[in-house]
Amino acid sequence: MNQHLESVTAALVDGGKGILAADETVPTLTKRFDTLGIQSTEESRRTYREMLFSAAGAAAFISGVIMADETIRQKSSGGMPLAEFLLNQGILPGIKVDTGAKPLAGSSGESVTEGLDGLRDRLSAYHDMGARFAKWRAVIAITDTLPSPACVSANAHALARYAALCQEQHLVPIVEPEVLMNGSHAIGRCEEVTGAVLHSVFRALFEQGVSLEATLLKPNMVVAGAECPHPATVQEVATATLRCLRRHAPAAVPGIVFLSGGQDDRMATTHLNAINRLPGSKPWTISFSYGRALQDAALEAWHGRNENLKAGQQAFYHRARCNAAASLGNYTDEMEAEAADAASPLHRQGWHDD
Ligand code: 5MM
Repeated sequence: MNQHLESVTAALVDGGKGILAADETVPTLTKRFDTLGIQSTEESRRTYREMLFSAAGAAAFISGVIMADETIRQKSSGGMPLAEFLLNQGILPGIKVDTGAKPLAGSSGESVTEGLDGLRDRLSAYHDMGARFAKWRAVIAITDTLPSPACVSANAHALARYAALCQEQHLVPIVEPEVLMNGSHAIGRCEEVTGAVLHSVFRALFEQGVSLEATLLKPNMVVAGAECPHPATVQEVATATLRCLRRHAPAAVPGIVFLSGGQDDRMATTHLNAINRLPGSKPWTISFSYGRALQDAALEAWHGRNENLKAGQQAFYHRARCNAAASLGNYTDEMEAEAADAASPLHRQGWHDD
């Protein structure tokens, strides 16, 4: 069983590929649509997801897609379940299985991610729908006094219980402890908190008997708070992030796939590239599992209009290509300058082929 899970894990971090996080819940995607005046309906969300999933050529850079519950139950315009539609292109279907970050009882504004009740049965059902991996996101905020030990340990425990259940149900768990960028803290504080959170998460994974060889870690990069008066340089971010991971992420984990966390899309690519270019040991494949940093430009280009579907796909293809290059340390500014259309096979095709 573990051998199968390990081969799925390896496929997800196959050299030069990363993961598309398209698992926004309906309220989150609706918020993103609202900012562009796009009407959010079951059909408009389906069309948007199909636009991304069918971008010609993107499968060369995207190994897996994380879907939300609504999406994995939807079909392509040609009538094929979207999980099967992805598999047909060589992209592994994944599913977000947490039910969201909820207020942590007794805390001052911290949260704990819920979703363990009934999870075994939900995982089994998602596996039957074609999912091959899953994702659970914990959210940790930084202030002068937070996170509290109670918040860190409750979230680590839940992540580990989730991961153990996933492996039992033949799904590879992506473990996502996100330390938020919000705040004015310096990069050193982010490194300290991220290190403590990772330490707690890996201890919990050990206690719950989770096989690290069949697990992916989806952490934040170590950055200064978004309101910090002294933003860190690219080299500082890369150095602090790699140092933190070397200290706290066991070598048995095959891959580290970063979240973008609200970084500007080009900055998320630049940071990933800089981390991969640093010298010294990197026992894991280091790649991406971006949501906003892969989708923002595509959403903007599409704007909810059918006539823009191809433009949306080109924008997505371009960011996927740049991030895939960054996962190998091969990203350059020139790649941004190259018009996406020049590189994209979409130029020669319709907006999708079912
Ligand atoms: C895609 O956004 C996911 C969150 O959706 P909900 O808030 O609706 O649950 C999120 O878990 C995402 O997968 C990760 O945070 C990575 O996305 P970013 O945008 O940080 O790269």
